[in-house]
Amino acid sequence: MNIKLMASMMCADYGNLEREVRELEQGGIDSFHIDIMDGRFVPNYAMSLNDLKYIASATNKPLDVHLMVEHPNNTIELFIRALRKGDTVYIHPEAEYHPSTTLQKVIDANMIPGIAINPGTSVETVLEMLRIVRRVLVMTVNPGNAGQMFMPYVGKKIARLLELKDEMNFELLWDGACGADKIQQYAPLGLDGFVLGTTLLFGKGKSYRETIKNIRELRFM
Ligand code: S6P
Ligand code: MG
Repeated sequence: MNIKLMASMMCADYGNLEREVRELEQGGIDSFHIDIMDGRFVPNYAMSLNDLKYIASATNKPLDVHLMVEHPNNTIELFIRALRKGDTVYIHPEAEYHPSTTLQKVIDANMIPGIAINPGTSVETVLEMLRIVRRVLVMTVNPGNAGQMFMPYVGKKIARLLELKDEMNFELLWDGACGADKIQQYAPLGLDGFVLGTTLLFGKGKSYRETIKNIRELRFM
């Protein structure tokens, strides 16, 4: 099964970021997930523009930028300038008055437009945007922190998004508390990729290569 595995770089060791990027790349990660926060849309500051620029300079793999900022329309050009064609930018629709304007800037820059859907946000409120985006990041934890618990009620929304994804032509990706059990359960149902953080990839006392190999060899239910 060809699933995308994305490393949540806010969970990486910042004392050794160059080595982290190299070992993840050599271990077979598909892309680097960059969580940008502003301390307003979410009550945290994780990564910022300079972290993104460094990682962009250290790898040729795609970047997957998750903007958890208020009014991304005001600063989206900064991120677009730091990215390459084919990289993905997710915004949170709740964070902007006219999210489709912001998404259009991503499309015009030949990048992949995405939205992130919070646990408490219903599919119905973002339905029209599903026609514009190519990727949907379904949040299975509240945004802002790594290391949280999976929210089981999101399962119903995932089922709804799986029904819509072919008709509306988007990929569905999982963000938050992703364990091997979730990949085993949801990859066969049609999830296209998973963001890997502290639950499965980082701080486990195993090499990234070994963990990623184990995931690729999972038997699906
Ligand atoms: C949360 C962020 C996520 C986390 C990821 C961490 O605001 O968007 O990308 O970094 O969920 O994974 P884990 O396994 O620690 O929950
Ligand atoms: Mg994220």
